[in-house]
Amino acid sequence: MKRLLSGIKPTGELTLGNYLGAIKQFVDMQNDYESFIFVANLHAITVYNDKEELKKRTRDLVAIYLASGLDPKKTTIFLQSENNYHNNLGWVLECNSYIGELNRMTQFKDKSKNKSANAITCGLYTYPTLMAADIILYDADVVPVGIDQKQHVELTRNIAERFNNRYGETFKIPEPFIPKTGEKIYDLQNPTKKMSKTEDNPKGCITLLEDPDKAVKKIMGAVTDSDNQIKYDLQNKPGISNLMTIYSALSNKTIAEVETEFKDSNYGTFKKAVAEEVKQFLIDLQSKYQKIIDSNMVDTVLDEGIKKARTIAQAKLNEVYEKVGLSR
Ligand code: ATP
Ligand code: LTN
Repeated sequence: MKRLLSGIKPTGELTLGNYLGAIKQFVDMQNDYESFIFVANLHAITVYNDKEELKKRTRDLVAIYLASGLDPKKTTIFLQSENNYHNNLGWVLECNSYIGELNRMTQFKDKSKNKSANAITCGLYTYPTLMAADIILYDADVVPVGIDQKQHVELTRNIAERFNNRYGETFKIPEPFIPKTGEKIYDLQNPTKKMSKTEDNPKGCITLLEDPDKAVKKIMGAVTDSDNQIKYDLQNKPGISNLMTIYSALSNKTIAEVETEFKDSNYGTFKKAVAEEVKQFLIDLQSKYQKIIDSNMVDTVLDEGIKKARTIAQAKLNEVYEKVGLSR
């Protein structure tokens, strides 16, 4: 069975974008792959986080993984910070990557734009090398991510190939897996921008644990064009296309089916249907989340997961240290 690996940072509130772009794929794919899904908490501290908040978000993320349908029998779920081999390999890879390639990472450019050099951490700059370690430590074949992370997976491939050439065949070369529907969910108020959990845009962003009735209001108030035609056209009709993506992904209907379903409807009717779909999704997810967070399931799952993750990672790190000359 091929291996799948991915992770999410426990920063900000998880959004519908995180769910449709990432978590939903993890759930849909877990039957076909040996899956490893982790909480990327080492990546979270590339920016400052309050300690208690970070701990809470970490638990919440695991509970949301489980509430969304990740099955610990099929998917190994673990905390990155509990597996030191990620840091160990991260350093080796940092020493096998170049400032030139990190300078080309568009996420870093975006996130550091308009900030002084004294406000950008070195961790934010080098985090793609730690991400590469996360992936190749497990010989992952596929890495499901939203489109904004594709460049980092491509960097991972380059670093792994370079290592293999320099030190001998060691790592599998992973493939990014980008969902067909939901690769990028846009902000409801500014539909050319990614829906993001760390931007300050509450009206444009639906978070997974928010009041479902508030989410309904946000959908009803989403920015659209004014031609009242429910047609998918991301260039000219980004707002309505974004709502179509959300509806299509949540109802498991194709965009063509959505177009047919609403061909005689106006925007008001369509928005109501989207809002209802989102509301039902949130109600269902949140009731499962609540049961999980009130139980000891999060700890049980993480305790099991880390054992398996460490065993695999340790073997790979030993091989790397041997090849690089770091063993006795
Ligand atoms: P930030 O918003 O701070 O940049 P992020 O949400 O992109 O953070 P993560 O939480 O680590 O960062 O992202 C987890 C996964 O969710 C990644 O695979 C990312 O591509 C995906 N993702 C995030 N936002 C969206 C979105 N709006 N649409 C589709 N996928 C998304
Ligand atoms: N960098 C990603 C989160 C992340 C990840 C990974 C995703 C860290 N390590 C390994 C896939 C595989 C992000 O910021 N969204």
